[in-house]
Amino acid sequence: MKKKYNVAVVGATGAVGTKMIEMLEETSLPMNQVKLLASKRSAGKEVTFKGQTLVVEELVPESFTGIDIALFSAGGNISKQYAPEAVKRGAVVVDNTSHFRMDPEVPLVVPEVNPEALKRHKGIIANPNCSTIQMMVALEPIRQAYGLDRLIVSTYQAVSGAGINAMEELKTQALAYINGTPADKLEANILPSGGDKKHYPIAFNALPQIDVFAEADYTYEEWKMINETKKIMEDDSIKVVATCVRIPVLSGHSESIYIEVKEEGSDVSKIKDLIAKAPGAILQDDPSQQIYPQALASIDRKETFVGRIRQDIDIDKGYHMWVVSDNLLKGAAWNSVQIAETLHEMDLVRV
Ligand code: NAP
Ligand code: 3JM
Repeated sequence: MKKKYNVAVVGATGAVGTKMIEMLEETSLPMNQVKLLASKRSAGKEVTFKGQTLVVEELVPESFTGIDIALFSAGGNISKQYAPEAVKRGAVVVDNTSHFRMDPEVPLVVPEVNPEALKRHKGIIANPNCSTIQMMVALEPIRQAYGLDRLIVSTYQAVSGAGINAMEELKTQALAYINGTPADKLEANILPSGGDKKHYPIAFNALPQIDVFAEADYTYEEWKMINETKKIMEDDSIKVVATCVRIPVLSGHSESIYIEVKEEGSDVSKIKDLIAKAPGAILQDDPSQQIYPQALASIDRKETFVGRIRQDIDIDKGYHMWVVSDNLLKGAAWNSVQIAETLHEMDLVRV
């Protein structure tokens, strides 16, 4: 086991990359060098890291020479092109994009849920979608205790999931609307999806489209949640369905989740106990005191918050809950750095 790693952050100037740098400042991972990579546009930009000035470099294949761990969050096309270049040069890649997630050769990992999958890595490990990750943290302890027959999730996703430009778009539209610009005159260039034809305002709105539409009129974001859940839980028989909605929140994804467990013997208090003891989860559930998870309070926290746990009115084995987490941390940057820490602990960084 090498003592100290050289770590590269690809997409270091983005919404996720910026948080990756913060997570690397806090990590227990022994590090030698940290290299920040982005496009030509940002080359030369200075970033303070642990009191030192690091200069952002333009991403080229040779950027990975001498790198042991490369954290990617610059979009699927960059991962497609450059992750193999990093692996070729001996790095292990933790990729935040959806590009490799469903590749059977690539482990899809939430460290609290399926760290053992890391043992199968061949150089690339995929970080799941933000909305999937927080749902897995909340549901895995319930699945282990009672099995999961089905789950129905509706998401309330923050704009930071769509990048820095989407955050700016929300702020600009909100100011314009408050200053008198009518809704039909608000300028929209990014949301609901940068890759789609039409754009709608997000300020004071709710958009039931995240990513572009795909099979059976579900969006790709919805398909990501469905397929990734089955892969992480290693169970294709779980019935999963999702409705993903973008709301005018800057950070913190919220989810209303309905589950039906398989086995007999569960009740609300046992489910609450499981969440209270679950790694990475915090139970916030006291209706008498109006205690429940909230997006604003999740910002800059690494945990997943779970509350509003109720039995379904009609279905004995059915439960409802509200699950919230910082999409840029547990949903992206923290989960990636946590994967790197786990790889180190399991001696799986090939150096
Ligand atoms: P963002 O704020 O728009 O940042 C994009 C980053 O990619 C910037 O650092 C940008 O650098 C860099 N980049 C763009 N084109 C590049 C190129 N040709 N070569 C090198 N770097 C390039 O986006 P973000 O929110 O951080 O998300 C980035 C990606 O991470 C997304 O596309 C998505 O695939 C993934 N993501 C995953 C999750 C998750 O749930 N796991 C959550 C959010 C995002 P410049 O400053 O030079 O433009
Ligand atoms: C591209 O909130 C979101 O929009 C989800 C995060 C995201 C992803 C992802 O992680 O699935 C934004 C943009 C992707 C992608 O497909 O890689």
